[in-house]
Amino acid sequence: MNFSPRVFSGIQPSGDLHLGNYLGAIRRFVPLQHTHETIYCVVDMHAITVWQEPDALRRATREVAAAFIAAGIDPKKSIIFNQSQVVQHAELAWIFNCVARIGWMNRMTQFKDKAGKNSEAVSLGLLAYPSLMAADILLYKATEVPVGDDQKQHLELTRDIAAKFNNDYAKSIAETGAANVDGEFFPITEPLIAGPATRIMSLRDGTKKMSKSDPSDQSRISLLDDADVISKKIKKATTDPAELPSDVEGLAGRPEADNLVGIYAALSDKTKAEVIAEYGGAGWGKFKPALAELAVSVLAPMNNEMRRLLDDPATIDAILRDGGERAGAIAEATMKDVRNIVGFIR
Ligand code: AQP
Repeated sequence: MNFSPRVFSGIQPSGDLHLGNYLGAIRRFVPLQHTHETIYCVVDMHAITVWQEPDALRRATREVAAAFIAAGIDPKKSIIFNQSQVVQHAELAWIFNCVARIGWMNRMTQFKDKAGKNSEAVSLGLLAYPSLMAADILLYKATEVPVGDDQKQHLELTRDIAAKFNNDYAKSIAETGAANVDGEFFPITEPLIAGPATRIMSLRDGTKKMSKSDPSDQSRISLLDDADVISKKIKKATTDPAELPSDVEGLAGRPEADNLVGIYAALSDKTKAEVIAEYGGAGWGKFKPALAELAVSVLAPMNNEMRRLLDDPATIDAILRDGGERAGAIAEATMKDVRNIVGFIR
């Protein structure tokens, strides 16, 4: 392997960003910019796999960009852009549609969850979503992708697509001289899924993922919620009646308690064991106010900064455009080789 370390990750502008997106993804993007080349994308082309009102899509795209910056991602250090500005994403996704197999797509649990019983009526894009995601990552030959646990299966598919492309086109890759020392053109990307908050659960039901598309606003903490709303949502969160256990093992079989302790741990950069060492035996009357105070102390400054940035959409758009140009240069270099490898004449 001789691919230079590069991180890519994306967030869909498909609704209100929530605490799960922040703890599972955005917060973890920030330190990586000090150790890696980092590319963070607002994946607007993914968002339209389900219907988006055009004005709402524009607003949500700027919101995700504002959240990146407010969380501490420096647009000079990292590349921040929206996917549709770099047309090569769609171009590579088409090639990957021809590399990937329909059976692979049909096995994706996110497709099954989102399509439900209605799989004949959802968009073709929703089925092909993981192929576009593979293109997002491999266009930049990203070696690592920080994501929440729900994206693990899609990352495995990205690895399968990269391996099949490397294998199907091995002869052409060798002839065009674009291979690494192992004869690979695309890296076999590693997912970065770690920490106490890889899957934040709904505040109403500890067995369901916190999600933008949950119809209950009470199920999630939105990154644009103010301090009062954050506090109320945490205090009203569904829990069992028992006090917190005296060790981490005691959280097993208690999804709501496990979730709230995980949120506390992630927000305070501690392990669940450290949180339990402090709060073991405490009742909800003590733990929930402590969690609410912590959540507000972390999220309120970010919320203020997001609002400030959103007051100036022209500046956000300029940052996205600049990021799009920098990303586009890398993407075009990859696509020049890909077109050649596949046999397209230019
Ligand atoms: N509940 C979660 N806990 C931890 N990480 C999460 N992520 C999403 N939900 C949680 C991570 O956030 C990143 C961006 O996700 P996305 O917006 O691209 O897509 P998603 O996973 O489909 O997000 P949502 O919020 O659940 O949206 P809907 O409701 O539209 O499906 C990813 O890294 C994801 O792992």
